[in-house]
Amino acid sequence: MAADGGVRFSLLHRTCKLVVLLCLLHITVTVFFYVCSLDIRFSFVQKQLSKNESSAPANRVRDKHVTSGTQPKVVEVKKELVPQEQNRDQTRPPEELEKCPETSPLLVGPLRVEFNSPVDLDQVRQQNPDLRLGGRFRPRDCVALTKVAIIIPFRKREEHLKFWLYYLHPILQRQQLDYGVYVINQDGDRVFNRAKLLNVGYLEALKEDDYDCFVFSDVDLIPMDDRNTYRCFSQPRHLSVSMDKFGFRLPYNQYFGGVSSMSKEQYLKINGFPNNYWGWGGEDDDIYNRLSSKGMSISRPSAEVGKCRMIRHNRDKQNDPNPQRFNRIAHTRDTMHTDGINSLSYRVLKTEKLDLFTKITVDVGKP
Ligand code: UDH
Ligand code: NGS
Repeated sequence: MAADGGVRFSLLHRTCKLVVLLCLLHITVTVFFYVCSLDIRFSFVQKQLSKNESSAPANRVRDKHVTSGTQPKVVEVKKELVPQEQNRDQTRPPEELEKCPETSPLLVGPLRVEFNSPVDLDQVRQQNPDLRLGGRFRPRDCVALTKVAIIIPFRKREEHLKFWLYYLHPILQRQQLDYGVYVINQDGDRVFNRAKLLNVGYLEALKEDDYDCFVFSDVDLIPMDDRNTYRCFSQPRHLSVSMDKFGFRLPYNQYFGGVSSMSKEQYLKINGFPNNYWGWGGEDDDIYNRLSSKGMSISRPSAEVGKCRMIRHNRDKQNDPNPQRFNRIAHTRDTMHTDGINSLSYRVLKTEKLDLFTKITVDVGKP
């Protein structure tokens, strides 16, 4: 009996020893892998930091307050992984970035647009820290699919321009566009010529960058939905399809006024815009005629997405309805090949690269 008990005790003893050994082995393996993973994490942190240092000096300065103290590196890495924080100073080579998606994930949809209180441009500057001189922008997280020049015909509409800048800059940035804003300012007090100013904008913008898309926008029109992307499509695009002043519908099917976009190719196919519509009206109908004569159709957003507000105003001086406009639009097909970008003449008087836009003052002549 005693011998039997002794055998059982020694068996139990050995089993216990084995369990303890196994536990020790388990702890050793766990500690080993933990140490290894620390090592990997540390080298990852180092890599991220060196990337951060070489690509985003502005980031470092801005984040100084979080990089001091006891856990700076982890905080830095976390910040680096937040997409909005990437490539802040836009020095990271574009080849490292992926193309932006077709539909920007930053869009929010319908927007409240009102013109009750005046806009302070300092505030607009502060709200758009990523803009570069001349009103230029490109997304930091991805390479934009297109480079858009936004052309605004202009004379003495400073208050309208402020609203435009206030509303449009954030929208265009959410749309992940690579864009520049060109305000083409007609010098002097002679009759206004909207279409000729747009032609000037096209040429002047191309002197600055290889834009492939052009958005032509009146200064007093603000989109009410950021899904109305200010870019080009396979057909010329009419963007201001649903204006408040027309009860949020098209005034007529061929209407192409307000805001439109065209690729370089589409624009050149129609020899640009007419230069001889002096005063109000008809130039947009002429552009429509040009497009349809070249077999192009008009692409439009839905009435919901294309909603926009116009800033109410009185008729401008030297922009009375042009009595010749009906006669001119009746002959677009005959005149369009000799009147357009190929016959444009103007004189640039001043080019100002401002914080929020590029202002080009031009002498466009007289009728
Ligand atoms: N524009 C100027 N300054 C002018 C004239 C026109 O900047 O003196 C520009 C501006 O971008 C404007 C665009 O050209 O949005 C088209 O101008 P428009 O004023 O001819 O067209 P709109 O449809 O007004 O804005 C038409 C006259 C409205 C009279 C309303 C009376 N209640
Ligand atoms: C048409 C004009 C267009 C103008 C549109 C809307 O009659 O140039 O009205 O004008 N065409 C002619 O006059 C031939 S609006 O109500 O916005 O002032 O864009």
